Amino acid sequence: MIEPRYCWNGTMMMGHRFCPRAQDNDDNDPGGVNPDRDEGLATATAKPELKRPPMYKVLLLNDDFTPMEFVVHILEVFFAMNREKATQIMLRVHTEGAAAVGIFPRDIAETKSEQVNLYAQENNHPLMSTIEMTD
Ligand code: TYC
Repeated sequence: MIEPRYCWNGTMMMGHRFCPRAQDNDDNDPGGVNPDRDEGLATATAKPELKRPPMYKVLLLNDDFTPMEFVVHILEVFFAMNREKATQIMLRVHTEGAAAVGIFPRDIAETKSEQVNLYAQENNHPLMSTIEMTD
């Protein structure tokens, strides 16, 4: 038995060699998508399945030994802060124990945090950063 073949718009080919084109209109909408006729493509609105991926804070942690000027330098180089902003954030970390210095997608937050930790280690300072998921 020959399987029936269907066109892009769901109509059966019924022995025709060609499917109707979207603009064909020779028998009062045989293949066009007419909302008043029960044919054409289904267009039910589906609920989006994807959630936006979570963002991560990069936190800078205080310690008693890293020079303030070095922390300011870190904030300027890795977080594109000007000197005034970097000084303000450094002082927040110094007085409050920790502060968020940026919010990024997870892979970027991880990379920034690792770069800061490596750079501090290379310069023999105990400065540490970490990341935390935002709520
Ligand atoms: N507490 C350090 C000091 O008094 C300064 C400092 C600030 C260190 C921020 C780390 O993340 C830090 N020299």
